[in-house]
Amino acid sequence: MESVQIVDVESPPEYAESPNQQPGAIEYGDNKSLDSGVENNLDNLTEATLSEDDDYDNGSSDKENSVPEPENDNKITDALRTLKLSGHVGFDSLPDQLVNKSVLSGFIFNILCIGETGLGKSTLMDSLFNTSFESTPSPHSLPSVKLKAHTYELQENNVKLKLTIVDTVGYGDQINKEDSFKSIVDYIDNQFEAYLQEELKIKRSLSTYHDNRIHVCLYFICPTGHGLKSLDLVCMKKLDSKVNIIPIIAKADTISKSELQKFKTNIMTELSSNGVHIYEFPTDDETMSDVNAAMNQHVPFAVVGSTEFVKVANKMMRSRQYPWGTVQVENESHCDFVKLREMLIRTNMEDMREKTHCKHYELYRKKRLEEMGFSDVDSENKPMSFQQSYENKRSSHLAELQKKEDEMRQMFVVRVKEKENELKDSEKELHSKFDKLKKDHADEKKRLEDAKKKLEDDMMEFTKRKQQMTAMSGSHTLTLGKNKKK
Ligand SMILES: Nc1nc2c(ncn2[C@@H]2O[C@H](COP(=O)(O)OP(=O)(O)OP(=O)(O)O)[C@@H](O)[C@H]2O)c(=O)[nH]1
Ligand SMILES: [Mg+2]
Repeated sequence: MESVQIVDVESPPEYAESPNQQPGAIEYGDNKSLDSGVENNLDNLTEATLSEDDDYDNGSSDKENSVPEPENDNKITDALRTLKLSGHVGFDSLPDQLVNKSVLSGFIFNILCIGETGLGKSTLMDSLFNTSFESTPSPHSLPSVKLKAHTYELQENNVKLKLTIVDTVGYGDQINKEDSFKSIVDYIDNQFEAYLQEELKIKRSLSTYHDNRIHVCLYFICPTGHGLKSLDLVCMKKLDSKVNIIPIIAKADTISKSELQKFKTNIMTELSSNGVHIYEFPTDDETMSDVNAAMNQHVPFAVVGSTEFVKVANKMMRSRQYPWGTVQVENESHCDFVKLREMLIRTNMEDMREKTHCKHYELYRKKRLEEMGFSDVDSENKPMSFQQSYENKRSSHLAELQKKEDEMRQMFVVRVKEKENELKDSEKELHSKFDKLKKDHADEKKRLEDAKKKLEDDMMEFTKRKQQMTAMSGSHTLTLGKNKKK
């Protein structure tokens, strides 16, 4: 790496286009400049395409060259004609155009490091990119796993790379490790979701969008020498359909050579018996198939990282010094660091980017769109366009709404009837109460009137008696007076 420029960006910014980039400006390689004969050649090509009688491909049969007669005007034939150009046209510069365009816009690569606290994640990242990302050690006391992303801008020659390193802070530190993988799964899904939302926008800007989808997950295995922990298996199983996993044995200098081979075999057996699919370096490209196939046999890579340099044969080498000797990080007989760097950065970076987009993101996108109710086929398994799918979804949604509305209306009518009956009952009750009160009142009134009449009668009787008494006492007094005079 010649020059490394690091810009630490805590939260990834919008990915700006290169200031030098001009729309449509394409640099052609020296040997691929457009020559003056292009116009003539284009004319030739047009003629060649139009004229059916000429034999343009001597090596191909008549059947290949002949254009089948269309059965009717609406039917498009699948037949392809292979034509030979009679001169240089220029489209052989397409690969160069592609390279130039990619170099101008820069590359993005996102690494997720999963591993227990203090397992050497940050040291390995420094060693891999031969720089210092200046990370801080994590505490062991976090109640849950947190993911922290840091974005750096690196430049090597004229190639710019936006590298995001995502760290799992506090992984494996909790007593209950059941949910340790959950925040990691959520993080990966959130990046897919953000990309999907950008893709679904009417006015989308994918060319300038800062893609945060994880391209590779380096899973740091504890160098126990035995096998995988259950947390390792559970986490990798949850992630294997979402991200390219490369398992690595951390701090491999702590295991002896013979133990290491057995440890690697144990790990691979455990992974396959639990159905965990890890990333395999592609063997379909002939130029790389041998190397990649050989490297697949070395997984999980046993790596050593270091930030210290020791002078070995007049050269400063990344090493770890011990009382009994020195472990050189880049020495292939000491560890697999060089193999990992070769596979991860120099050979298969683009394949991982592509697999992330074409395999893992595609799976997520399919699942999400199906959840939203979209499908490529109808109920009879016949192909269906996006618009048809949307219209079907819309009509089923409207039908569902209508059904809900009807149900609510019916429920409303039933409730109104219930309330009406309730009101009628309480009205009846009130009426009967009123009647009873009225009757009670009438009875009371009658009773009082009777009492009053009786009282009046008694009063009359009393008055009459009183008068009688008064009259009687008057005549008695008169009789007494007459007797005195005598
Ligand atoms: N023996 C040995 N020690 C290592 C190796 N890599 C890192 N270390 C040491 O392990 C300790 C932790 O290293 P870090 O790189 O900070 O580990 P980490 O996983 O980033 O730690 P956290 O971010 O705190 O979780 C440091 O003292 C490193 O020097 C290695 O390959 N072998
Ligand atoms: Mg760290």
